[in-house]
Order: sequence, then C-alpha cells, then structure tokens
Amino acid sequence: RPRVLSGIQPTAGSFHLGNYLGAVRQWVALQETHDAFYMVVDLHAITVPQDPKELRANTRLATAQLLAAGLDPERCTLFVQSHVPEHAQLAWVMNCLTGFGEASRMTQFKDKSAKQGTDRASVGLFTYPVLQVADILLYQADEVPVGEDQRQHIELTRDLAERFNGRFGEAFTVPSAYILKETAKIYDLQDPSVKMSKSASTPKGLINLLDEPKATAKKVRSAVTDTDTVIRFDPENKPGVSNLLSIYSTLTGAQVAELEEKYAGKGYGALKTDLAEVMVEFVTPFRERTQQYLDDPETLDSILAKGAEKARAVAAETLSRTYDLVGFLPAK
Ligand code: AQP
Repeated sequence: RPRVLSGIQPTAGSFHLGNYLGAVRQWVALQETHDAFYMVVDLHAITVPQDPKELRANTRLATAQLLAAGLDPERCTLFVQSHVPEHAQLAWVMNCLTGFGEASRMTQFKDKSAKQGTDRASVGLFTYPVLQVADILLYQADEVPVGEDQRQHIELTRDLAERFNGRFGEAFTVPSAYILKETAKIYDLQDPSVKMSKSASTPKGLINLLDEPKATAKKVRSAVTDTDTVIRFDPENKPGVSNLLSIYSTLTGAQVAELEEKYAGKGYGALKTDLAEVMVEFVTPFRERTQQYLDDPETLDSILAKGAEKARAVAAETLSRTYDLVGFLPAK
C-alpha cells in the first residue's frame, strides 16, 4: 500500500469547513486505500503564542474531531507530533540543508510574519515549513493530502528530499501533494476572493464545525453572492456562488451540473436555504460525536499512545539512517 501522511494544528479549537473539506475528508477516504499516518501538529502550533492549558485541551479536542470525522485508529495511525521526538530531530538536519533565501520565499511565512511584524514573528514560524518537511520525510510518505495553501511546502519537501538523497545517499521517498481540485480551496463566505481561514476570515465568513448549528445555518444563508441571479459554476465571474456549489456538491455527493439544473430558474435564496440545511445535517452529528470522544479522555489518550508507538517505529528507522548518512558517530 502506498503511504500517506498529513497533519492539522490544534490551535483554534474547532476545525473550520476549509480544514474539513480541503484535508480531513480526504484523510478519512485514504485510510481505506493507503497506509495512513495522521497527526495533530502541536510543535507547529507553538510557532505562534499559545496558552499552555488551551493547547493541551485543544490537542485532545483536535483528536476528538478527527475521530468524529471518521478516522479509525484500526485503519490509520493517529498520533500527536510531540510524542514522536524524531520530528524535531530530523527538522534540525533539514534546517541545515535549507537555504535562508529559500525559506524566506515561503509565502505563508511572508503573509504571517507581515501581519505579526518581523520582531514578533518567531524563528519557529520561519522554519515551520522545514519542520513540515521532516514530518513528511520521516514516514517515507508517497502522498500528502492537503489544501492548495500547502502546495509550496510540499514542493520544498520534494526539493529537500532530492537534495539530501543526492548529497548523502538515498534516504527519503520524494512525496507528491494530493490535492483534490474541487475542494483545494474553500473560500470565505463573506469574501469569496480569500480562502476560509481561522486567522484571516471575518467571524461571519468562517464556518466553525463546532459552532451552534443554528448560527452556522445563518452564516450560510447570509453568504455573499453577486448581483446576477443565475446559479452557475464559474469561479472567475461568480466566486461566491461557485464556492457554495462546491461545498454543496462535496457534502451531498451531487454533481455540480446536477445542482445547476436543480436550481435553474430559482433564486440564490433557495440554494442558500437548502445548503444551510445540508450543513446543519452535517455538523449536528459531528458535534455530538466530538463531544462523546471528549467525554472519555482516557480512551483518547490510549488511542494516541498506541498511535505514537506505531509512528515512532517508522520514524526512528528513518532518523537513524539519516543520522548515519550525515556522518554522526553512532551512540554506543
Ligand atoms: N480554506 C481552505 N480550503 C481548503 N483547505 C484548507 N486548509 C486550511 N484552510 C483551507 C487545509 O487544512 C489543513 C490543516 O491546516 P492547518 O493545520 O494549517 O489548519 P489551520 O491553521 O486551521 O488553517 P488556516 O485556517 O488556514 O490557518 P491560518 O489562518 O493560521 O492560516 C491543511 O491541509 C490546509 O491546507
């Protein structure tokens, strides 16, 4: 079986619809066909300031949401990044292979550090993509299921894997990004020119899966569309409507063309009312299942302990080979 690896940050509490449709939904499907490793990336989370108590709670909450979304610890390896020390260890080696200019060109860093100011942005935020490189290479992943915003980081991963293999000898599988066109980028409901994101979206444009279903329905019903009235998938000229159609289609399994036909001659109101209902049907059981997992922290922790053990077995092997190739003297 080919291998996949991906991760999600435990920073915001609730996952948003972009996280789910862009990434987590694919993780659930891929555990059936791939040898799948998924993690809650708490090392990444501390690249911006975190409250320790909240971070700990959010790490369990992220795990509960992943299980509620359909990850099955019997079918995939689910773990917390800091439970596997090899991530930080390989990241150091990769940091030493990365050019300063190369890291400076990462657009996510440029955007985030511009917002925070270069004195407040941490060096950890700067090397975030390199830690991500280590995350992926440790598991010899063939594919990495992510949203479009991560494409540049996967390219960096490929470059560094090839660089290491060329300079020191074959150590790493060169991975590919696994990005589904339909859900690669889910847009803000109030400003469909920007991606839905926990840090950049306005509260009304961001669908948090754990919010009250009623509030979520209201956000869908007040989504920004356009002054035209035709329901047609046309991301360039009708970004708001097209975003709603993508979300609707993915959540229900209906083809976009079928939806265009279904709503021909009807107004945007009908589309939004129906999508609001679809969303409520999706988030209501998701919230309930998340709460059930949260109510049983011992089970959660034991799933994570088993996951870390399985992950470490793979990660330790890669790290030891890497250390050897780099020229580190083996510890006796
Ligand atoms: N809008 C999106 N559309 C499609 N995929 C998305 N992802 C995030 N936003 C969208 C994908 O979700 C996965 C987890 O990403 P993350 O751990 O970076 O989650 P996040 O920090 O909650 O994502 P945000 O909201 O994008 O954070 P900020 O605002 O800090 O930048 C990834 O695979 C990502 O591609």
